[in-house]
Amino acid sequence: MADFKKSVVYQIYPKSFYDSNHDGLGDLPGVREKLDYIKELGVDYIWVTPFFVSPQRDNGYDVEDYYHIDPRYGTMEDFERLVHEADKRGIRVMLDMVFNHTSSRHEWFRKALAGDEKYKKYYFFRKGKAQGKAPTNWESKFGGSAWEYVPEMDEYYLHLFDVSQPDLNWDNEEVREELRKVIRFWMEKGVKGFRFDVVNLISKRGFEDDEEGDGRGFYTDGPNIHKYLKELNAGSFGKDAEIVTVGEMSSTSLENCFRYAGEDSGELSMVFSFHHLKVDFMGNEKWVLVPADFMKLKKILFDWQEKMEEHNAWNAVFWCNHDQPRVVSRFGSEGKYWKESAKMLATVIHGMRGTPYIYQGEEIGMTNAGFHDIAQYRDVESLNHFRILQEKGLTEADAYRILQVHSRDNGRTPMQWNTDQNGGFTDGVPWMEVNGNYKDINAAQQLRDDDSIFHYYRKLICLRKEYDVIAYGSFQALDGKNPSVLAYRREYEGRKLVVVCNFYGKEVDWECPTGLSGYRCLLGNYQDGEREMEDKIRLRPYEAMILYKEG
Ligand code: TEU
Repeated sequence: MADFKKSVVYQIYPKSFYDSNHDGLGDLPGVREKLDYIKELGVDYIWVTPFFVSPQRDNGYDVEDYYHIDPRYGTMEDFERLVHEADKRGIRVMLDMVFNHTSSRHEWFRKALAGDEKYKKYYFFRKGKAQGKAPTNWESKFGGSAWEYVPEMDEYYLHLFDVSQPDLNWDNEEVREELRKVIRFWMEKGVKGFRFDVVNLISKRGFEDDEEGDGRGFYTDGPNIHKYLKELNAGSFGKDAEIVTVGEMSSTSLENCFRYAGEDSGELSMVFSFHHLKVDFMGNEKWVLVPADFMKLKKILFDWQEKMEEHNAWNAVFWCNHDQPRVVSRFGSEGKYWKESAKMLATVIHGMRGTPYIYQGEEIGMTNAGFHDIAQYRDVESLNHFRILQEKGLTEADAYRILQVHSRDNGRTPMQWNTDQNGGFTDGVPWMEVNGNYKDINAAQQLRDDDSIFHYYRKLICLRKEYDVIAYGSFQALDGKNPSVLAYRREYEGRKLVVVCNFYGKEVDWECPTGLSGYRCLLGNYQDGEREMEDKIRLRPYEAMILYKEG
């Protein structure tokens, strides 16, 4: 059995990772060239986001062919070499399976559009409600209606994401078998992990107008979802106990996640949930400026920690991915306490019960893009919403302010390797601009500096390997009502761990409700020697500590 509880995953967005052939786009040989860097960090898995043949409307989350590699990223031989070279370093490869939808250029969809009845049943085609009216009022996650009209057919097809991403009909057994086949194909190539994109949206509840919301109630955690996941498991990855799986669960509930990631439920190893990353939204509305609500953040994190444990289910724990702004800009500070706050945020995640995920660049404290011109943006979601916000009456300046905070492109600027041109990402013209701060924030500098954010992440990963209490311990929230400190306690076979983090740039006194006598500090983000632990401690700005006691 793969011990995913002791593992850490590093997420690679290949397009922005490292360009080996000067075309301005990162690629698979580029990932291979950087394996020693990843090995130095100490992670167990690399999750590589989609590099299959795709028109790239959504950077590869629009798959045209699940069995072939997009030439922009390399060849099958490059992929096999990557798996082999990673394996030599004790790193396993996790692939990203986008099974809720395909690209509209996928052969299945083209056949459907050509009128082939078999393939029409692979998707959701429906008649309009009335002349010129879509079958339901559901909204696409990227803006506008979730239905697209096809005049030649006088029918609409469903796309929860971009119009070029038609939803697959999982109620059709043939579709389910096609997708199991895809997994088996990649298992043969030595793939040892799978991340399933928005996989809790695959079972639709029926097609009616949503009187209350944007439609998500009709397709989120739908009626057959657990059955379909069990079936996928049994018919593909479940045959290999070494394989680790993670489902991306959009707007999900704890109750469903107990089952998705329950130890004995035969579905997935773990889940990504996103409620903690909506604390700077207004409800579900992302395209607004609202200060992050710390109390809410804490409550959500603690609830998921406690309840998932109660039900013997497993979380993926994370702040960042390719859809999220950079965490140091979001919940930390880009200013004087940039380094301290980045390390503090890392501590919160890496001390928790769950498998930590690190997104490329997070380990060096990369910040938001700071783009101020729409020509710098690439993401379809940002481009759409920039227009929609202005249609709603916001000024261009206000629309920019919102994009600068929430755009997914904030997390997608190229990896900052060194002080060379384009941060060493490419010597061609980068597909997206590199963040202007690469001379100050880059991997080369941080590898040399023992006190860097990179080395702090490396130490956190070492601790998880060394101390079973981090991987297997129980979780208990501490001082839940404290308005500036996030603290919790872990316990395993008599060993205790207290993680305490000051979330703000001001000093604060903190008293540990369960006492701290006998504890020693395993790791902290301020450089000072042994510090005597008393029950009451003064935390410096953004200070974080991992305290440990045996017996
Ligand atoms: O993301 C799903 C998803 O729900 C987010 O894109 C989210 O809706 C968005 O950020 C809302 O603001 C997955 C992938 O991670 C993402 O990159 C894809 O674009 C999406 O699915 C479609 O495949």
